[in-house]
Amino acid sequence: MSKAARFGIVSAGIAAGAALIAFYIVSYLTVTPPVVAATGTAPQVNLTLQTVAAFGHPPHVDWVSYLAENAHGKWVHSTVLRVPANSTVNVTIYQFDTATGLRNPFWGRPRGTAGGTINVDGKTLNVLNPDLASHTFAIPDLGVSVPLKGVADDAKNQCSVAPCSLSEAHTTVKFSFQTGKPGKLRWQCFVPCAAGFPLGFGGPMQSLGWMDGYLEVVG
Ligand SMILES: [Cu+2]
Repeated sequence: MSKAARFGIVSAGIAAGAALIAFYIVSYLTVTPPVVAATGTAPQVNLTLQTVAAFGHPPHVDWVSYLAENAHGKWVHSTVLRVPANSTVNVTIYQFDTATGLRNPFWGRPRGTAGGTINVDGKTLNVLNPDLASHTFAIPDLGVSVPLKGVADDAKNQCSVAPCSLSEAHTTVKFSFQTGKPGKLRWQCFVPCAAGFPLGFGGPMQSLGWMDGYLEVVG
């Protein structure tokens, strides 16, 4: 192969790599999921979420994800949540995914919730067996961390396309936490739930709108 041909191939490779990086950065900066506001009035509001094993739609049919319910009862593919400052947020999470398990059993204990507890399918718990966790809902800045119990692997009628309906296999997790001053906080899942990615932490686990989100605390 001539020097010119080799140079051409290498240049094309570098250009393709640069284009991919540019695409990644531009989509990271421009793709912003819609804001879903909590319902009710401060200082008592409600937030309803669901987790799904597979979104079931483009652009990532098989990615695990959170969804949020808006004031009209419609499920929105978003993790950008708006809540009032200095309020109690009553959270309900319908969990449709099966368990992955926690790498660190520390996360099996709910933290930062009212009473230090969570309610799972009607039962109040102060710890969840780490092997049963499917996802976590954590807001590090508020010290909130909640493990979400997964659906049994052999459960009948499992959901495969979002939004899932309550007639499909799920667990229901309820808890409350307190917001403080206004600010934009990060929240995320800490379970390595991204199947098919290195260590389970790529793809949806590092993407806004899937397993990462913002909590917009407004005054
Ligand atoms: Cu997760």
